[in-house]
Amino acid sequence: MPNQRRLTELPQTLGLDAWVTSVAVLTQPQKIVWCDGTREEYDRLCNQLVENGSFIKLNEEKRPNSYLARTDPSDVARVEERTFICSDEEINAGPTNNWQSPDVMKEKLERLFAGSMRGRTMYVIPFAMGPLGSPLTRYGIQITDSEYAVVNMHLMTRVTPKVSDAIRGGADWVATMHSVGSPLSPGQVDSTWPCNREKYICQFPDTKEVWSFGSGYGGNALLGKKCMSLRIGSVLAREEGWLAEHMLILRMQNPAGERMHLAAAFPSACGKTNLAMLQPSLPGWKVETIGDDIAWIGPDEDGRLRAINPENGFFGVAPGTSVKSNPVAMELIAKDTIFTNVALTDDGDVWWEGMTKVPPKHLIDWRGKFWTPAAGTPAAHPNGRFTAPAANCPTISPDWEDPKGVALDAIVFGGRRSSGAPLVMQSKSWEHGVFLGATMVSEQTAAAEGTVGKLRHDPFAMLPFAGYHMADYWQHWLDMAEKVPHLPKVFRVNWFLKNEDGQFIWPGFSENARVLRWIMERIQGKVEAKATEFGLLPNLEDLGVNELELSKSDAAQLLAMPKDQLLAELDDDEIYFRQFGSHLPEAIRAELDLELEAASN
Ligand code: GTP
Ligand code: SPV
Ligand code: MN
Repeated sequence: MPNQRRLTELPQTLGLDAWVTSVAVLTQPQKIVWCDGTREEYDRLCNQLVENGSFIKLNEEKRPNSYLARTDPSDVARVEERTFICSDEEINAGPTNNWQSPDVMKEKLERLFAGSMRGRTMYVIPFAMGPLGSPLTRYGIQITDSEYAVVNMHLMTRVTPKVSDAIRGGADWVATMHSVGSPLSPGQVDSTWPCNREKYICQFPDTKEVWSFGSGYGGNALLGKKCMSLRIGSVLAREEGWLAEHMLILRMQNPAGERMHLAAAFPSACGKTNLAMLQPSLPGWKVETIGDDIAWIGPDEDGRLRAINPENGFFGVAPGTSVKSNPVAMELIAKDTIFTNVALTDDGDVWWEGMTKVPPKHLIDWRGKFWTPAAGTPAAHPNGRFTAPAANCPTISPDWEDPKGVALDAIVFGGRRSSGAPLVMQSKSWEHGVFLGATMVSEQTAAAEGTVGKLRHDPFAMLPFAGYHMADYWQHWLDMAEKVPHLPKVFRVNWFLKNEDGQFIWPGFSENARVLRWIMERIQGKVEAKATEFGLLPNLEDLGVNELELSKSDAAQLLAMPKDQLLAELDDDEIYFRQFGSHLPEAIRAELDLELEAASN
C-alpha cells in the first residue's frame, strides 16, 4: 500500500538497524554514514563544509583548528512557536507548551521528511549524554542530513560506536531524527546554509522520540541538547525520580579550601556560561566549571542531591564575551572552536560586539556583507555562538566527569530584571524555593525568536524546555522534600538591575563572586540574614558593597523590594497560575497567599 504509514512502529521496537533503514526509506538519502566520533571524521566533515562554502577556516596562527559558519538569516535561534510537545494526552503537555497529537503530528512530519534527504548524506550519530559508565548517562541516536550538526554534536556530546553497540545489546535509548528539509536534485548547487522555511521541533514524550525539521541552528538541530536532555529528559526524570534542569553547575572554593557546589537556572542568554566560568574578584577564592547549561540531578544514598553535566562542550553566546567579562571563555575558544554568526576580521579571525571597546575598522558581518562601525547594524548576530570542547576550558573541574556527580549545597534561580527583583535573596524553605522558581520572570533575549526585552514568566528557566505539564513539574520538585533529607538551600539572584539612567547597577561578572560568597557563608551558618516575609536578604556590608564604586542611590536599589511593585507582581503571578487549574500544587498556592497577605499589609 503506497499510502501506508511507514513509521508507525517505534524505533525502540524496530531495533536500531531496522529503524535507521526505515528512516532512509522515508527520507531517501544518497548514502548513509555511521559516525564514529573520531578526529579523522571531524576533520573530514569540516573540510567538506569548507569546500562547500559553509565553513570558513579561520587563520590557523590566530585561531588554530577553528571555523566560522554563517547561517541563513531566517535560521538564527531556537523557534519556540514551532516547538511541540506531542504527548498522547494534551493535558500532559500542559498549558505552557504547544501540543499536537502524536498521530496527527507524525503524519504531517512523515510528509515533510518524505524524500527530504534526497541528494544528501544521512548521518547516524550514536551519542551519550553524560560520561560513559555513569549510571546517570543516557544514550541517543541522532539521524541528520547536516554536516554542521554532526561536527557540533562531536563537540557537544560523546559520539562513539560504543553507544550503538550498547543499544544493540539492549540498552535504553532516545531516537532523534533531524533534516534541514532541503533536498538536492541531481546537479543542483547546494546552499551554504540549507534549511526550510517550514520548521517543526517535535518531542514525543510517551515514546521518547524527537523529530526536528527545517532548521540547522543550535538547539533546533543538536538534538542531544535541549530536545533530549531537557524536554525528553524531564519526562524520564519524572518517571524515574530525578530532575533534568536548565542549570549550570560549579564548585566554589574559599581561601581556607572549603568548597560549595551549586546549580543555577537562568533563562537563555541570562548568564549561565559566564557564571560557570567565574573568575572571582575576591582574593583566594576559586571557581571550577562543571557545566554551563544542563544539569541532571538525582538523590544519592547519603540523602543528598547530586548533579552531572550531561554535555561534552559549550555552546555559548559570543556577543558580550571579552577578556574583561569572561577571560576563561576567551581562552576556551582560542582554538578548536566552531563560531556561528559572528563577524570575520581582515586577518581571518573573529569579532563580535563587546569583544573589544573599539571595533575593527572593517569586518565581514554575520550576513557575509562588508561592514564598518558606521553600518548601524550589529556585526555579529546577538545570538552568535561558539561551540567548544569542555576539555579546553581552563577552569574545568578535575571532577567534571565524575560518574557520581557532585553533591549540591545550593540551587540558584535568576532572571534578567531591570527592577523588582533584588540582587540576592534566600528562600525561607524548600517550598518557598520552589515558589521562587515557579514565579521567575525574565526579559526575553535573542536566544529564541521573539521580542527581545519583553518580560515573560519563565518558571525554573524551563518554559521552553519542560517536556510535560509545568505545574506537575513543580509538584515533582516539591516531592523531592520527601525523598531527600539533606536538600540544598535555595536562592534567587538578579545581576541585571538598572538605574534611572538605564545603566546596570551591579558590576556583575567577576564581582558576582560576592554573591556566591554570601550564599556559601549562609550555608555554612557564618553570616546573618535579614528575615522578611518574602525571603532572607543580605546586609550590604556582607557583600562588601563598600569596596565597589557604587553611588549611594544605586547601592540602595540592590536590595529594594517596594511593596507596591511586589503586590502588582504577586497579582500577576496569581493570574498566571490560573491556567494551571487543579494541577497547581497546594504548597505553591499557599506560598502565594502568604506573600499576597504580607504585601497587602
Ligand atoms: P544560553 O547559553 O543561551 O543558555 O545563555 P547563558 O545563560 O549561558 O548566558 P551567558 O552567560 O552567555 O550570558 C548572556 C549575556 O549576558 C552575555 O552577553 C553576557 O555578557 C551577559 N552577562 C552574563 N553575566 C552577566 C553579568 O553578571 N552582568 C551583566 N551585565 N551581563 C552579564
Ligand atoms: C539556549 O537558548 O538556552 C541555548 C541555545 O543554550 S540553544 O542550544 O539553541 O538552545
Ligand atoms: Mn550558555
